[in-house]
Amino acid sequence: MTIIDGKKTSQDIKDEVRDEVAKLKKGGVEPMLAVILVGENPASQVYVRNKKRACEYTGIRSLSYELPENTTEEELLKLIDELNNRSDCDGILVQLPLPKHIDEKKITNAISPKKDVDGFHPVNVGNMLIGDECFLPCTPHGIIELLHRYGVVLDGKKAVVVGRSNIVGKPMAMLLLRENATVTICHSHTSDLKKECTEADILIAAIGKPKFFTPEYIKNGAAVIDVGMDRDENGKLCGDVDFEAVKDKCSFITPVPGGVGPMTIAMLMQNTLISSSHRMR
Ligand code: BQF
Repeated sequence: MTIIDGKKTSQDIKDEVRDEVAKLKKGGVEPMLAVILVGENPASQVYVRNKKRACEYTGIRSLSYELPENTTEEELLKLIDELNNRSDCDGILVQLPLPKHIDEKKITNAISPKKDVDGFHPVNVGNMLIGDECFLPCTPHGIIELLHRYGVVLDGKKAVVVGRSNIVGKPMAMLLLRENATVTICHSHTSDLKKECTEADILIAAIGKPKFFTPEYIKNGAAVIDVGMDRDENGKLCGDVDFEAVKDKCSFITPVPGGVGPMTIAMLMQNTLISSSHRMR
């Protein structure tokens, strides 16, 4: 059993990005990411802090906007329009979720696909689907990167993705398909979830239920990837997988924290770097 070290791998990727950023700077390009947070959701504040820290580490300039909860949709759209038109801005990140009075879809669609380093714009989603060049969504891309770097074979294997969100489940399934896995997407209406999961060579857990996946869900020797960011009965951060109970059945497993989470941040840095490298062309 190998515990996949997302913290270490994300560090390696951030080091690679940092070296490339340094080269770009010598050529007169200073990569920059705009980070926009609306309101005071404590989890979002942590995520935004992680992103700004990673920018600092990699040498990417971060332009930070911390806007009040009562910011209007119009105000936010105006800011995005300004950033779309700034040639020194390579990426625009709007931290989700947004306050309820703001339409997330409208905001996502307003970001220029060329600066959509989260990969959420329909143009990037469509290009991902057909396998064209695009910004890949950070969490699923980070998972593929982890699987590659740990030598987990995907070609011809059965991958089961549990969860069908636009941010994780759906794009995850698409990227696994691209790796020639045979992909099943399970969700709340799946009739026999246990049966599907126990057939999985690669299991992606993304349902948001603390320690839901117990050994009865796991095939012997499976690679188990935990995307959950949940709280257990004591309020402690945990994943969708009951790590201690499941780990000895797995060939590979990601912990929470220190698994998928740090990779999300590293891939955001990589996307921002790629965006800035397009400035020169
Ligand atoms: C770690 C996120 C749900 C909804 C919106 C490192 C992060 C998390 C964990 C992080 C996440 C989750 C982010 C760890 C960003 C990942 O050490 O285990 C980093 O900052 N994430 C987000 O921006 O929005 C979310 C999860």
